Amino acid sequence: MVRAWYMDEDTSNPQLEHHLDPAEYVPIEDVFELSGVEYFKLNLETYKTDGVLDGIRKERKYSYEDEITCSETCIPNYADKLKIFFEEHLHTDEEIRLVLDGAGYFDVRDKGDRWIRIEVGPGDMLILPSGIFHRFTPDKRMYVKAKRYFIGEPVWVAHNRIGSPAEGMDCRKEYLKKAQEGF
Ligand code: KMT
Ligand code: NI
Repeated sequence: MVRAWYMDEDTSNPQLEHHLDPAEYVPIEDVFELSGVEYFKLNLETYKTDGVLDGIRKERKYSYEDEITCSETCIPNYADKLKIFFEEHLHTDEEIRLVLDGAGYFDVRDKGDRWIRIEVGPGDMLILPSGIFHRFTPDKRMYVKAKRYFIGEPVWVAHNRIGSPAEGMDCRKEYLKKAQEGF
């Protein structure tokens, strides 16, 4: 089962679990109303033909697809890239990831601005809404392979919370409005 929990504010060793003391788990069913993040479990043995992924892609008009492997051998200057992934940021579009192999943590800010850590492994698919502050790290094994989806031409630009005008962007304002009204 996918696990999620409220995490501490310690940014050292991101690959550790960073539970509160005592641990405070968040049922995955509650993550959507707390943050707008959607979760799907896919069967990796059948996902290419069983219609579940195709249904999501068609309904949400995902026209672009590629694959990313996060590992020392696949990404030049891996340590630097991991620092970029782990900077708190937002995007003007959804961030859609289906994990195929390995494992990692998507940290997402809930509507009260608390970090929820979502642990993802093979078959876990997350859709982060536009305008949500988040970050990513592989777990301590330092390896994750994932599919990425997008509507139209992908825009991977990350707007960091610190040192950029991210807070004032339209997508952020829209996200906050949805959070207030209820996702
Ligand atoms: C991202 O945007 O943070 C990534 O693509 C990280 C790897 S995908 C699990
Ligand atoms: Ni991102």
